[in-house]
Amino acid sequence: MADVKFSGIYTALLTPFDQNGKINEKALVDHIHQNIAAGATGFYVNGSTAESFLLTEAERKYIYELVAAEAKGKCTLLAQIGAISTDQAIEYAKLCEKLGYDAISSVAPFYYKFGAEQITNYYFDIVNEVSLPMIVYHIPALSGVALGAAAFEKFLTDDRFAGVKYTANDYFLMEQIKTAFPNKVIYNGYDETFLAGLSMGADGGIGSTYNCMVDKYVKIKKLFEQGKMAEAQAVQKEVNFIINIFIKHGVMAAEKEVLNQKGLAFGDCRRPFAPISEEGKREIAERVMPLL
Ligand code: MN9
Repeated sequence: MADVKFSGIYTALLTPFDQNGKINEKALVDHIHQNIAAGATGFYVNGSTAESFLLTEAERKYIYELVAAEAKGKCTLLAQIGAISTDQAIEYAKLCEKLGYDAISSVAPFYYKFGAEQITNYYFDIVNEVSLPMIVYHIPALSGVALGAAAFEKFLTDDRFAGVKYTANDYFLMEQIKTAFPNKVIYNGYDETFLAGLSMGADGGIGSTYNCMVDKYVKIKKLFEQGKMAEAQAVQKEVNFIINIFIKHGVMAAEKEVLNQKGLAFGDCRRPFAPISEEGKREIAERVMPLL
């Protein structure tokens, strides 16, 4: 399990905004170095957590460049290059190839309810244009696209597909994919069920709450691999106490607030996301910060 390529713990990077709503370069750079020091295997860049679909094209490119400049060679870099348009996704993929990313990943094209064949073509059109391995980003709750066993089989029988970022609660399907393709990397996507994912075959995780507590996920994975299930469950419970508070106040807004309180100036999420409430700030100060 542990020797599957790209396995590990990847932080899905948040995007910090300053008071004028611009990307805060210094906050992102400081955070990247602190997160590597805290145990991250690498980063998932411009994913859902990064508010990717609220960023301009120029901002997205700037983030790919900035993260590569700071972290390339220090950790593994996965670039989420998905877009509704195949051409746009290919443009991001080519940029990331040039910048030295280790792999690309893409959400399925969304909004227009493309059919199975169009979605398959989208992925193959991308891998035909770049030489980086592709990690399929499965997140049906947000994309509205529920890839099934047949789609995964089509992708994973092709050498150019490295694996799946699996953000769904159907752990039977996850296990079926891993059993059919043991050499492909499967990432658990919902942080609150990380340990469940490991037990069903995930090789690691990619998560947004890793921005705040990556060390705890490193610990869960290590305990799981050592067969110390009760201890692993105890850490997962600790994590879930925190995630529950995040969900109450808006997950990304709450994660940014944790980093704000750590002195990293991540600001608020971009509209139409609402800024975190005063009660949210207080609850994070009193109930979350002492646990980190
Ligand atoms: O992909 C993340 N999903 C989203 C991973 O951001 C939509 C997760 O890390 C969740 O934010 C987390 C909290 O529900 O599990």
